[in-house]
Amino acid sequence: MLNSFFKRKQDESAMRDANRLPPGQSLTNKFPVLHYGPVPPFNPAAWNFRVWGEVEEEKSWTWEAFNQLPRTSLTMDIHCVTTWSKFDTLWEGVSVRALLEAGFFRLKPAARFVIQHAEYGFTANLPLEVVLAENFLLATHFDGQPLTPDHGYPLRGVVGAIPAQPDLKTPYFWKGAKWLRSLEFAASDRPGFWERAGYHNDADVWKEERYG
Ligand SMILES: Nc1nc2c(c(=O)[nH]1)N[C@H]1C(S)=C(S)[C@@H](COP(=O)(O)O)O[C@H]1N2
Ligand SMILES: [Mo]
Repeated sequence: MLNSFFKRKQDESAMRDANRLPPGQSLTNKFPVLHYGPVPPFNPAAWNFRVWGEVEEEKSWTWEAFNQLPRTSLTMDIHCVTTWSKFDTLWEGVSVRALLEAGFFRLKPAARFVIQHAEYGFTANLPLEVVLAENFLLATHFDGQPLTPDHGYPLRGVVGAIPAQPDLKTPYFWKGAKWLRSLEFAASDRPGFWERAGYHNDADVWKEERYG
């Protein structure tokens, strides 16, 4: 117990020295669960995932079709606004940029922001360039396993830091919606659920943009 405390503090110092610990954060080896409201049920026969808004043509995938899309693995450090950081987390799923590059859908020139829409009306907003960057993924798996219901099964947005690419903009982890059902591409920005509740719209972990 005491040993694991000192081990954690040692690991935390190492991350700080490597410039991987943002201001005001501490290292956790757990994976806390945080969300508003209940965990929604998943019915694979009724589920779909849609892209809409400033797109040339709306697209929708069933769960079966979604699982046929090209897949990407990604290792990132994730930083929660409640001050925990978890390092080298492994995610697997679908990259929005890869979908666009492979022509699965096309954006209209007006698209500049992305609103993630999740079950029960939850939303999270990000600039388009963040969603198209390498550190944003539509994730189905964490650490080699399907997401657990608490962490967003079957699909969630995830965003974090890639240590080798320090120039990528890194928002806090709340900018990834669990139980994701659609991406709305928008010409103008609209605050999401937590942003309306007082969280910072940009949420840059290095600038410690926690509250608006
Ligand atoms: N659908 C939904 N997604 C959500 C939230 C939520 O309330 N509902 N909360 C966000 C917040 S505040 C955080 S910190 C992360 C937590 O993800 P985790 O429970 O997997 O750690 O989910 C984000 N995604
Ligand atoms: Mo959060």
